[in-house]
Amino acid sequence: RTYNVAILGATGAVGQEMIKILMERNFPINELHLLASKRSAGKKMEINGKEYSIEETTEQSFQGMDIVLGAAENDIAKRFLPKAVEAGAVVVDNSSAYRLDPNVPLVIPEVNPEAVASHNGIIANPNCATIIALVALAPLHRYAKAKRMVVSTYQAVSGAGVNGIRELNQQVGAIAHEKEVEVSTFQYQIAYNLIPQIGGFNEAGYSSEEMKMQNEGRKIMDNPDLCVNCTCVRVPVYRSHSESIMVEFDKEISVEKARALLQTAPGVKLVDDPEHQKYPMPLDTTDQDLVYVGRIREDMSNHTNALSFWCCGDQVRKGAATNAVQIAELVIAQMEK
Ligand code: A2P
Ligand code: 11C
Repeated sequence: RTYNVAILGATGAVGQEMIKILMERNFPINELHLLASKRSAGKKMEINGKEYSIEETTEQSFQGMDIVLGAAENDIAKRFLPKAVEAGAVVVDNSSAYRLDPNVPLVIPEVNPEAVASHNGIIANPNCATIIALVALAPLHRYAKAKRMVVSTYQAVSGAGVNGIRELNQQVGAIAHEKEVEVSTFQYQIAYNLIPQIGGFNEAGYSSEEMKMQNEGRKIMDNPDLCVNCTCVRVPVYRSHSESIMVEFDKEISVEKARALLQTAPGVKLVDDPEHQKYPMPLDTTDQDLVYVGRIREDMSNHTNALSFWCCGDQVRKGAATNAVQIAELVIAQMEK
């Protein structure tokens, strides 16, 4: 059986990657519709030798669709995705609009694939930094429950979409040629800088991006008591987020045990050989789907049941597009049962 698939936000960083991944994984597509704003309507795109036209998204765009992949901002998701559900499609949405809705499963296929079965038309794709952390943490958490995490993220500009990539490009070029730096997507110049703000701040001083790790992590791992203290930082890297993570578990887990668990964990590549200077780096994880984990060590500030590690993953692929397509694969497997 083949399926009619639409991508909402097909011209964006995540939407473009979704197209690539659908093709790479030979998703069984009948019709493919590339939806974006009016600005892009009529633009042409070639996929596997076939020409496609970008379509303006309207409430009628979803008629006859089986699967809709959402790769647009929250307001666009909220405006259009309920229409897709009404039209009978199953939606996999990458925005944060529905993630914490109790009627919407929030899924990382390596962690909680079973949650897909309970959907009511929409399944949410978690935030990219959450996906990368949890692909690495879940195999450890299955052995010893994670109680508390202290996380610092180093997030690539592509997390902010095509405009983020454009802005770093412009600034690096401008600085090299002693021209004016343009700042619009990020709060400050990102080239040769770090910006400790992703999203807006709440009353306690945490950014929206920082709160996602705890809120989404609790739901995905079905671990409502999980406590997370997170600092999210934008770094001048194009692709792949990196994260420094300290986790306290409810029982002892040795470095050797953690390495053994991660060695065979789905979606993970263990790169942990400090003696030979082998550890994950964002350039190495770019343009593929594995989350690399390394620098695993006992927390020397608190020797009881706590480990520190470092992980990197391509957030446009595994952190967004690949994860969404994997969910869609679970959806069609369920449809075919
Ligand atoms: P467009 O390229 O026409 O603006 P990114 O996060 O990489 O910036 O991508 C955002 C995506 O959301 C793009 O595909 C963008 O299309 C799409 N988008 C923005 N506004 C709308 C809208 N009003 N209706 C449908 N899609 C939209
Ligand atoms: C970033 N993670 O790197 C963000 C972008 O909740 O999906 C994605 C926001 C989200 O800027």
